[in-house]
Amino acid sequence: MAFTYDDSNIFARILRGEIPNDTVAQNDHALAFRDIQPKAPRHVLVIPKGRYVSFDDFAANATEAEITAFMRLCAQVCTLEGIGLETGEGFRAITNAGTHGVQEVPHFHLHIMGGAVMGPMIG
Ligand code: DGP
Repeated sequence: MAFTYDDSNIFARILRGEIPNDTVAQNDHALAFRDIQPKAPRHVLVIPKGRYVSFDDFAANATEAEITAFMRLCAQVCTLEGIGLETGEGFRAITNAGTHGVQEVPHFHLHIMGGAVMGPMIG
């Protein structure tokens, strides 16, 4: 099945500047901002600036520059939020995809959550 990107999704609107966001950091290819409904004391969403629906779309189709920029921004978020293992107590990074993953926003995003011990993954 082809990946079909919907330009009206809320994160596309954030990237176009139509909706405000609480930016944590960004680079040429990715943006990190606070989740509007945080599930942890630190809850940051990292998104590519390109039009990718999901993790598998991004992993298959993003350029090496986009993938590198995305991963480096994730590392920067961990450092800035004080949750990375260099100085902090750790974090959970998850991505939801499609119906079974219960993905609400159809623009690839990684949730980076920390600041407390996380609960069970499913249940
Ligand atoms: P997911 O189920 O993985 O697609 O999670 C989408 C997340 O996006 C959810 O935790 C809430 C967050 N979210 C939805 N709308 C907005 C918004 O307008 N701004 C911000 N910052 N986060 C949003």
